[in-house]
Amino acid sequence: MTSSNIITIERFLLDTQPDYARGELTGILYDLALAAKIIAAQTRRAGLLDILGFADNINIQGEEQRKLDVFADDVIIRLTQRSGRLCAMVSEEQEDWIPIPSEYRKGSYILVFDPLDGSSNIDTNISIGTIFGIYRTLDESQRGCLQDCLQPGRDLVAAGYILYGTSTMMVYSAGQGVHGFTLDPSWGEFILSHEKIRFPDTPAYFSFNHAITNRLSPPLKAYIDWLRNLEKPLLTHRYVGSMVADFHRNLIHGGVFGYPTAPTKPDGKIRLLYEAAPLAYLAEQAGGFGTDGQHSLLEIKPENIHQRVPVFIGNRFLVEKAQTFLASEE
Ligand code: FBP
Repeated sequence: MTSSNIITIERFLLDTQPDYARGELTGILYDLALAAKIIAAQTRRAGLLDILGFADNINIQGEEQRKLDVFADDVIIRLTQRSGRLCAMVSEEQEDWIPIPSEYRKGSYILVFDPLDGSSNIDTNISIGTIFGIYRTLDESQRGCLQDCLQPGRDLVAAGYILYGTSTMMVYSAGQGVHGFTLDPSWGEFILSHEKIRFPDTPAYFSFNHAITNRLSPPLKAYIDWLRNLEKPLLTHRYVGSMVADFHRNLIHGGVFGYPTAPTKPDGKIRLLYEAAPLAYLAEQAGGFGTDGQHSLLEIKPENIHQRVPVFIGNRFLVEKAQTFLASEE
């Protein structure tokens, strides 16, 4: 055991919640930790269970849903909707925003999430993740509405991800830095393993899908060439194809992840509300930054719940350089 103290995520959440808190936000984060354990138990045994492959259904993104996408989505919705802490949800796998059924008490918060990020890697045992963001309702007297779900990332009160990798980790921020917890499968507990995570000043990686870089605009190609030819620091290229895993590596060792616009993806691929904004929130809490190439990802107010945006996220100076190259396009 590396950490001298054994601090469970429950203990940490209770110890760090502000004095005025009613415990609702703490409760949502704890529910997500439980959902993570349930999903991790499936991912770890995926090859042995009938949980790999497609679910014979096309989701709102036009993508074939995978069985594990549907499982994870179902676990998160069924586990959190009856808590009395939420008034609305948004999931990558659901076409519309999700109201809280009238038989359940409503709460003050909105949960937005990508139940399984990196779906294309599920069947090949490569790290995948869950991404989430939490907002406060715009009107406590109402039972939640679409407008509650279309808030800019700047208004997030907490965000995080779960990484189903060599170990299962939950990394989150509620505005007081970024903290990581590793699941001890033998105890069934998330234990504090990475407190106050910050991007290291000297980055080590850049992460882009090189299959599309030849089709990018000249300023974008110039930016990626700049990254490739940087000497101080000398960067290495790594790309898993699961944004959570690429983001996590770059958070720990420093770097930049990008999914820009491309001829086949004029708005990019990554979804603003439940993928880009939560990770940009974490990036800023860890001393980094996230942009669509022009604006901070946290300043963009979503027009619809499944809106896509170009993404550059990681060490601030590497990300701001993307803005400089793209400004030359104007
Ligand atoms: P999903 O949430 O549908 O998995 O999509 C997002 C994603 O898988 C990211 O995790 C990843 O960075 C990107 O798409 C990979 O896209 P590509 O295969 O085009 O490089």
